[in-house]
Amino acid sequence: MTAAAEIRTTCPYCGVGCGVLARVEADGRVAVRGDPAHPANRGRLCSKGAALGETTGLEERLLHPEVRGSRASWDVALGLVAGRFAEAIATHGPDAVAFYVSGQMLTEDYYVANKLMKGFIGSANIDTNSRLCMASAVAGHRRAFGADVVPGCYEDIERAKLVVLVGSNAAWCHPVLYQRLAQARREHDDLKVVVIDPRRTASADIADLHLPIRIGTDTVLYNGLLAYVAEHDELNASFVERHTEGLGEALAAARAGSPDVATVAAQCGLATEQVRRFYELFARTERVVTLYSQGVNQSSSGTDKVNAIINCHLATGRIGRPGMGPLSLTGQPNAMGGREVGGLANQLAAHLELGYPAHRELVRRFWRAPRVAQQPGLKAVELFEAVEQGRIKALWIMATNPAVSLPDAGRVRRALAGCDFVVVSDCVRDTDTTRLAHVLLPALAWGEKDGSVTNSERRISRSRAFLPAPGEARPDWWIVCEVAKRLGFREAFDYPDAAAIFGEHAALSAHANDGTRAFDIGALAGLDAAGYERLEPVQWPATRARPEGTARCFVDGGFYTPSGRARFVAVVPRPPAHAPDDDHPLALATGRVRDHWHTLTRTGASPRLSAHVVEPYVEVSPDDAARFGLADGGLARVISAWGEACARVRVSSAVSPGAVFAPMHWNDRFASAGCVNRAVNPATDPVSGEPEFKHTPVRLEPVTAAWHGFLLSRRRVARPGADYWAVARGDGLWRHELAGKEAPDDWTRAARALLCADDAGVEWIEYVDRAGRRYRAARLVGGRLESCLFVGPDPRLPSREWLQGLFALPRLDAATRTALLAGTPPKGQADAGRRVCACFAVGERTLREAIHDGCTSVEALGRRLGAGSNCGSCIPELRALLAQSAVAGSGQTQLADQTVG
Ligand SMILES: Nc1nc2c(c(=O)[nH]1)N[C@H]1C(S)=C(S)[C@@H](COP(=O)(O)OP(=O)(O)OC[C@H]3O[C@@H](n4cnc5c(=O)[nH]c(N)nc54)[C@H](O)[C@@H]3O)O[C@H]1N2
Ligand SMILES: Nc1nc2c(c(=O)[nH]1)N[C@H]1C(S)=C(S)[C@@H](COP(=O)(O)OP(=O)(O)OC[C@H]3O[C@@H](n4cnc5c(=O)[nH]c(N)nc54)[C@H](O)[C@@H]3O)O[C@H]1N2
Ligand code: SF4
Ligand SMILES: [Mo]
Repeated sequence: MTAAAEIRTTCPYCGVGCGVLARVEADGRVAVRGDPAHPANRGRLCSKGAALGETTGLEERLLHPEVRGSRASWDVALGLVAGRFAEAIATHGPDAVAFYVSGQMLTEDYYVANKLMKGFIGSANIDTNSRLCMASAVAGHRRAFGADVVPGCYEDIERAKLVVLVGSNAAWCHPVLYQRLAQARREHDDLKVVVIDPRRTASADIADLHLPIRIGTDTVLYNGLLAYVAEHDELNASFVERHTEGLGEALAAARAGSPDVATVAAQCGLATEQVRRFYELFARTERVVTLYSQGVNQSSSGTDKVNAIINCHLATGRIGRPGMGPLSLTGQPNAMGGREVGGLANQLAAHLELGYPAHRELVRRFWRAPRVAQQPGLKAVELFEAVEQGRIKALWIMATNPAVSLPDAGRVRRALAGCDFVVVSDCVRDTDTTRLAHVLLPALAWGEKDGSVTNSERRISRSRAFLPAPGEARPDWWIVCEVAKRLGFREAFDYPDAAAIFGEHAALSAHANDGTRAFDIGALAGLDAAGYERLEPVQWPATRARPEGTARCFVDGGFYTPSGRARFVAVVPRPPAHAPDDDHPLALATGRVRDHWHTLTRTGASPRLSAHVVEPYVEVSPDDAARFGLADGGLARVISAWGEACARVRVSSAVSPGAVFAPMHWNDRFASAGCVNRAVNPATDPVSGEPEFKHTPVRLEPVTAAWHGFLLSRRRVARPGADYWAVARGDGLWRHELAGKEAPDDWTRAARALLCADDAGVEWIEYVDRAGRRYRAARLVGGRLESCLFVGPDPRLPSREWLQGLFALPRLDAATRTALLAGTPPKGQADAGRRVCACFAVGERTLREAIHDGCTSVEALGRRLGAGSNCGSCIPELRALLAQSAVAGSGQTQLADQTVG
C-alpha cells in the first residue's frame, strides 16, 4: 500500500477549529499535522489534535445497528425507530417525543435533525448539549445585541493590549488560541494578561495578574468595573449615545451592589489592591479583549455574567474594532454551527425566531413543512425531567453521552432506564448512555464523515473524509433522513449528499433576510458539489454582496435589536443556587484536563493522551485537606445532596480554601465511581437553562483502604475485583489503579484469579512480604511480560512508567525480573516518571534531571528533550517544574501548583 494524499480537514475537538492535514500512511496508520494555510491555527496543533491518529481505530466502534443488544439490519432498525416515534406522536402528540443532540454533529447533521423535529414532527423538543455549554453566552448575546453574534475574531487577541481570561482555562481547553496569545505576549511587552479564575490554572502561567475570584461572584466584579469606568470618566460617551440603550439602569444596579473597590474585593474574596489593578488596567487600555468560557456560562447566573462583561465593553465602546471586544470561546467543534441551524429548543433555524409568527411562517414555507413548532421545547435538564416523569415516550440521543455529562447523572440514568424507547446514535459501542438504549445506530466518526463546522470566530470550515466508512456505519444526516422518510417526509429529506443540505441551509440564511438577520451565508448558497468540496474557511456573515466573509461585526453599531442599539442589561448579583451548609461545606467546581476530551470515548483510546492524568481526581487546598483528614495521593469520596463520586486526592494551593475542583471526564467505563456528575446539582440559569456545573456544595471524606495497588496488563480487565478502580490505556497495555477495603487472605490465589494464570506456557514470578503487607507478581508468556500486579498498604507504589516500558521488551532477563519484583529500575534503565510532555513522551523525572543538569529555561528543556517545543501545551507545567527546582535550590520545597498530573 502507498500513502494516500493529504486531505484538508478540521480538528474534531475544541471550538478553536484548527485546520488539520490528514493522510493514511503506507502502513495504514493515520498521520496528522496542522494545516499551515488554516487561519485559526496556521499549522499549529495541540496535544489532542496531534494525537488524532491514535483515535481512529475500530476496536471500540459500533459498526452495525443493534436492537435490544442484538445485531439488526438498517432496515429493521430504522423501521423500528420510525414506527415507535410515529406511534408515540399519534397517541400522545408531537411533544411526547424528543431529540437530544450535540455540538459535535456537523452542521448538515444538525440542520436535518432540527428540520425534522421543528418542521415535520412539529415539536420544538430538540435540545442539545450546547445547553450545558454555550446557552448562557447565546442568551447574553441575544439580550445585548439582539442576535447571537460573536463580535470579534482571533486576530483581535494578537492586536489587543489587554487580554482578560474570565472563567477560561484556555491553556488546556483552547490550547492553540492560548499559544497564539502566549506568542503575542512574548512579542509585545505592552500586552498584559489578566486571568480571573478561582483556581490558579495553567492559563495563569503568562498572566500579569491572577484574580482567584470566589466562585459565582463575577457579576459583582464586573458591576464594580462598570461603576469604576463611569466614575473615572472612561465611558465612551459618543458610542453610548449613538449605539446603545439602558446605560442608566445598568449603572444604577452596578453602583447599588458594587459601590466601591473594597466592597467588591470583600464579596469576591479578593484583595482590594488586586481588584484596583485590574480596574485600572481595564480603564486605561483601549484595546481590551475579554475571553470567557465555562467559568462564566455554567452558572445559575451565567447569562447575567455574560451581560455584566458585555456591559463594560459597550460602556467603553470597545467592540467591533481591531484588538477589542468580548469573545465567547465555544467549547465543541461545532457549537457555533448548532446555533446557526437553531439546534436549541428555543430557536428556529438560521437565526430565525421561534417566538415570531412571521418567522415561523417563513420557515414553514421554505421547508414546505406541514407544521412548525409553535412554542419553545424543553431545555436539556427539563427534558430529562420530562423523560423521568414519563412525559417523553420516545427519545433519540445523537453524538452525546448524557448519562455522564448531565448534572445529577444518577437521576438521568434512572430516567433513561425508565423511558419507553431510547435510541442512541454513536460511534462507540459501549458508553454509559448506550448501555441504556433500546436501539443503537452506528454513526461515522471523524475522518470518515463529510460536512462543515463553525468555530468560535464564526469561521466555517470543511470536515472531510479520508478514511473509508467502516462496517455499516453511516453519516448522522443520512440516519436522520432515513427515519424522516419512513415517517412520511420523503420529499423534504431526499438529499443526495451533505453538500445539498449545506446549500439549503445557506439559502435559508439569505431567504428574505436583507440584513435583518446576522447569520447570512447567501454567498455559499449556490455551491455545487465541487464548490462545496473546495470550500475554503470563511467567516460569516458571507453575503452575496460580501462573499469574502466578515472578520468583525458591529464595526459601526448596527445591532439586531428593534432600535438597532445594543442593550445594557441591569445585573443584580445573586449567589449560587445552593449554598454550602454544615453537611456540605465546600464548593465543588468541575471542568477539564489538558489531554482528555469529555467522556473519554475518544481520547481514552489514545495511550499518549491517557498518560497525563490517569485517574479521576479531586483537587483540594492544604487547609481543607488537613481539615477533612485527606492525604495527597489518597482517595476521597466527594459527597453532595444529589450523589457521590470517588477520586484520587490532590492537595494543591492552586485552589483556595473552601473550594474544590474535579474533572468531568471519568465514568463507569473508566472508573468504579468516577462520574462526578452523580454529585453535581441540577440547578440552572433561569434565562439560559444552563446548569451550574461550577458550584455544588459537597463534603470530602477520606476512603480508608486496606490495600492499594495497580495492575498493568496487555488485556483490559473488565472486573478488577477492587472497591476502587480506574483504568487507562497505555502503549500496548491497560493500566488499572486499584484499592480495596479488605485485603484477600491469600494474595497469591487472588492474583491468579485476577490474571487467569492457568493458560499454557505461563511463567509466574512473585514476591510476598506478609509483614509489610506487600505483594508483587508478574505473569510472563514466552519470557515476555504479560501482566504485573503491585500491592501495598498505602498508595506509595513503584513507578508505573518504568514498568510500562518493560512491556516493550521481547523477554525479561534475570536482572530485570529481579528489578521488577524489587520495584526499582536496575542501573542503566531509566525511569522517566509521570508523563508531562505528550508530544515527545517526556516524563517528570527526566525533566527534573535535565533541570538539575543545568537546563534553566523552557527553551533549554525543549532543545535537550523536545519537551514543550511542539504543541506547547505542557509549557506551563515545565515552568512550574523549573520554578519548583529554583525554590528547592534555595532550600525550600513546595507543592506543585500547576503540575496537575
Ligand atoms: N482538554 C480539553 N479541552 C476542551 C474540552 C475538553 O473536554 N478537554 N472541552 C471543550 C468544551 S466542550 C468546552 S465547553 C471548553 C471549556 O473550556 P473552559 O471553560 O476553559 O474549561 P473548564 O475547565 O470547564 O472551566 C474553566 C474554568 O472556570 C473556572 N471557574 C469555575 N467557577 C468559576 C467562576 O465562578 N468564575 C470564574 N471566573 N471562573 C470559574 C474553573 O476553575 C476552570 O478553570 O473546553 C473545550 N476544550
Ligand atoms: N460536571 C461537568 N459536566 C459537564 C461539563 C462540565 O464542565 N462539568 N461541561 C458540559 C459541556 S460544556 C459539554 S459540551 C458536555 C459534553 O458532554 P458529551 O457531549 O456528553 O460528551 P462527549 O464525550 O463528547 O460525548 C459525545 C458522544 O458522541 C459520540 N460521537 C463522537 N462523534 C460522533 C459523531 O460524529 N456522530 C455520533 N452520532 N456520535 C459521535 C462519542 O463517542 C460520545 O459518546 O459536557 C457537559 N457536562
Ligand atoms: S486547539 Fe487543539 S483541540 Fe482545539 S481545535 Fe486546535 S488542535 Fe484541536
Ligand atoms: Mo462544551
